[in-house]
Amino acid sequence: METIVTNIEVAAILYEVADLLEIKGVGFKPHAYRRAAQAIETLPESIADIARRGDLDAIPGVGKGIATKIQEIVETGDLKYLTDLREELPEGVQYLIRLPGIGPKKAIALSRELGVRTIDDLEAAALAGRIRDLPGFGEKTESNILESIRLHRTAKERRLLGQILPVARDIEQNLRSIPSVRQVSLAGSIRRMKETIGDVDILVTSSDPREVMEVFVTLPGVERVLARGLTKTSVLLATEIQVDLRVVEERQFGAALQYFTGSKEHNIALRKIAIAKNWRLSEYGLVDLATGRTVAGEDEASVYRALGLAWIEPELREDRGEIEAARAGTLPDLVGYDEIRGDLHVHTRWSEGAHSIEEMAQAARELGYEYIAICDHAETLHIARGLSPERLCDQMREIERINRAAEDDFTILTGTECNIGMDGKIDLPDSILADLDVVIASVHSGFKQTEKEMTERVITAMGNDHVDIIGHPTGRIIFEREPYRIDLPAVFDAAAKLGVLMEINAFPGRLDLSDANCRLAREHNVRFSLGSDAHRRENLRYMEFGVATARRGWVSANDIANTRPLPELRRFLRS
Ligand code: DGT
Ligand code: CA
Ligand code: CA
Ligand code: ZN
Repeated sequence: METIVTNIEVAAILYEVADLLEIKGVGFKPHAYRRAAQAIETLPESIADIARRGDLDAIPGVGKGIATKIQEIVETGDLKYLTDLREELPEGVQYLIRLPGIGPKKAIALSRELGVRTIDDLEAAALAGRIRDLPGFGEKTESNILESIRLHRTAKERRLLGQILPVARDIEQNLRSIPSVRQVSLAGSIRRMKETIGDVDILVTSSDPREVMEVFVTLPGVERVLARGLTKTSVLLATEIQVDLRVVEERQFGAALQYFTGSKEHNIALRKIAIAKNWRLSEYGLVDLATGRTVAGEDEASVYRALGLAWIEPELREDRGEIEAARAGTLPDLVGYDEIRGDLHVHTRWSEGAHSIEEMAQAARELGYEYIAICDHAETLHIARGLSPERLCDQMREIERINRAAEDDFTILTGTECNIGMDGKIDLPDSILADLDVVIASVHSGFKQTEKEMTERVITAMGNDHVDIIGHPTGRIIFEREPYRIDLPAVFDAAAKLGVLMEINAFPGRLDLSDANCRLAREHNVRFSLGSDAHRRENLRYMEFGVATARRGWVSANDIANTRPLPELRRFLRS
């Protein structure tokens, strides 16, 4: 039988090649492999299909050499080049370098000097205090390693919404095409659009559950069947994601969907309301215990209505006040997924992005946007090939030229994602900032400042009246880096007063502000800007996760600058 490798698996192999080449100290090549891996990860089409058509080298970022390697992976599920690389290097280093803060040099030292092969070995060595005495390490590194391991472990158990949602939607689509299937819905945390996902829950109704389960366990990407029955089947995908599929009765679909969407806390609160009426709420329906009659269950809204509540958007179902609001009729009017008119945080090839200004603009048009803001990094961010003031001026002229040549109303806004220095200064001269349409200022270094220093630093930056937006305002990277210490209420108050927007950065690993922080910001009358932080065309689609985060934070379209048409947007930005 032909093995079917998914895009994520192919990308994982290429990432490992890149890591191992980097450990070996090979120049340039790791970058090429990583670019190819990124491209494949975000491809909307199956890499196996593309390989079969012989179209691999048409993928941007994939050259002839890497195309041959991908061909081999697709045909055999493996790559000899990788196997060879693994043998050349001290055992275990490729696992160690996956930890944030451990680079190739440290990994090799740990493997050679201490015989550390796995993350468990590493943890034991750190706990025993054996790492601090290695040359180039020290007590601080040792405690950082323990912290990295802790974060890495949570990452293994949960995945980013942005990684899982496309996979889940694929499965949903496949189930929908089964003839006996009538209704299909995602449920659980993925329907609530939580930032990380434990497992995927899917509900269907069908006249032939046997057929549904048969198709389900043989879907591409399914590696192992964990439990199989006619009402519930669980599988493990090759990517180690668990998917639970339940087939439920048509007349119970609403109750089941409500129950399996959760959250558990939300459900408990609903059940209490039912109990007070001498009813019982379960996945089978809402039942009046006095008469045994089913009060509701066929559709979800009927369940909420019977309990005296307005239907509650899944993103709000966390028992954080939504039930009281549903009873009082004061649920927020959440921003819709189709209400974003443009992307205010886009990178291009001018700094660390993969595509040109025109390519990003074209992709944005295809999403139905009216505008985008090109916000490449400024010079002091060397790792991202930031733009010097001169290059930025060149870029502004180039954008002007492209806008003039365009035959439609789509507008490319000039912009920057500049750095907030340790003292709150912006790394571009005011004269240039004044000429840009959109100025995002972000913290990209010096994360270890005290809360007081960091708060003053960001508020100082907002004091520069060219700054429109604070980018990814807490600096967190999910599973990798905790937010820096900062007094958010103080920052939000200053932002509301000065009219500076807080970014909701939609990149799947950032989602910064987080849902809870959006909610807090909203209470401080802050207004928001949504940006995908796209580094390549396909990333523009990440906007959806930013909207989800805003919705989970009770944010309305009114609170978001880029739900506005361009002339109105300009009024949200500081002159
Ligand atoms: P996850 O998978 O960890 O990201 O989070 P969920 O919310 O998807 O949780 P999961 O998959 O364990 O269960 C799906 C839904 O089923 C959950 O949101 C609510 C419901 N559920 C599961 N277990 C319980 C339970 O013990 N009590 C109640 N009331 N509901 C539950
Ligand atoms: Ca789940
Ligand atoms: Ca589940
Ligand atoms: Zn940034």
